[in-house]
Amino acid sequence: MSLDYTFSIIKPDAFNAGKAGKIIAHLEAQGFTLKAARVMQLTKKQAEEFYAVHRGRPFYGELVEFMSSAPCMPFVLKKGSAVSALRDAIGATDPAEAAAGTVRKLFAESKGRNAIHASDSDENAVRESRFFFAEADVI
Ligand code: 3AN
Repeated sequence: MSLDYTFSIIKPDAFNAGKAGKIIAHLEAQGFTLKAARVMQLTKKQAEEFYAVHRGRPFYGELVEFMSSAPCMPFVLKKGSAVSALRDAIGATDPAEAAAGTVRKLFAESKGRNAIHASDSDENAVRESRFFFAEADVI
C-alpha cells in the first residue's frame, strides 16, 4: 500500500517571487493537507547531499547553486497515494511540457527554475522528509 505522506520544496525562484502561499493554496484545493513546513536557506553542502542522486548529471552544479542561492520552503503533505498525487499535481519537469493546471505550468519559469520539488517514490518521501524534519515535527 502506498504512503499517505509525501515531501515537497517550494524552490527559491517561486519562494522569492512570493508564490509560496498561492502554491500551497492550490495544493490544498486539491485535497492535500500541510503536515510540516519550514523556511530556510540551504547550505551548498545540504543541497549537494539532498540531490546526491543527480551527482554527475550535467545540470548538477547548476541545481546545487540554484537550490542554495536563496530561501526555500520544505514541507510535508498528506493525501491518499500522496507521492503519485503530488507528482501529477506538479506536472512535468519542464514547465513548457507541463499539463494545464499543474503547479509548474502555473508558477514555474524554466526546467532549471521549476518552482517545486516533489518526492518521486515512497522511499524517497521518507528519506527526504527526514532530511529536513524530525519525526515529531510532522503532525
Ligand atoms: P523532477 O524534479 O521533475 O523530479 P528530476 O528529478 O529529473 O526532475 O530533476 C531534479 C531537478 O533537477 C529538477 N527539478 C530541475 O530543477 C533540475 N533539472 C532536471 N533536468 C534539468 C535540465 N535538463 N536542466 C536544468 N535543470 C534540470
